[in-house]
Amino acid sequence: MMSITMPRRLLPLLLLGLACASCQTDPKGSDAFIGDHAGWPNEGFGKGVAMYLPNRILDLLDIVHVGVGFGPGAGIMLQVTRPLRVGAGAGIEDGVAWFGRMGEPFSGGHYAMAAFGPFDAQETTDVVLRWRVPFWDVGVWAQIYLGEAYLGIAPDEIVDFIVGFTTYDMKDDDYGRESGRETRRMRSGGVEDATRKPPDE
Ligand SMILES: [Ca+2]
Repeated sequence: MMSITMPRRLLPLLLLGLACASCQTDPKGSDAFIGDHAGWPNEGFGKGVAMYLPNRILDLLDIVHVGVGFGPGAGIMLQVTRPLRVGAGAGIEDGVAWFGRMGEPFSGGHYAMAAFGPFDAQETTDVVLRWRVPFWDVGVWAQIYLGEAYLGIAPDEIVDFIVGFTTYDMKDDDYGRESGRETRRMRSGGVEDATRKPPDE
């Protein structure tokens, strides 16, 4: 089995590595409708102007979430935000997804799960990771026969994108802000954000 599944895991890892070289997962930030350090640009007019368009594009790319995977199994989950979700499934899968810049992109291994609202049960025997659909997502996941897919839309990222035109960074993910998560990541090589989390995280 390993000789079959390993190449499938390497391909999504390679693709995501190329597409998302600076990404670092942040489940707490991904789930928060308003980021811990939401705010206005504070690093000067010039940088704000230079980063205005790139930040709007990145905010736009965070809105639609998609995933695809391979492996035998069966399951379905519908979600209209995490408190309003229902689903169950079991199988083997190796998948890669885009849940925005803060979302965990990889999944892989054997699994069995059931979810109802905020409650879920997961049984895993060989799991590397399971996709963690962001809290506010409205989406559907299904695994049928030898494939799986997820498609969703993030209301919090829509608001962040719209509000972002005023330069207010609601999700705390803009580049060019002293308190922006993305700027902290770039400067710290991806470790500073963890040091800013409260001890209970
Ligand atoms: Ca933003």
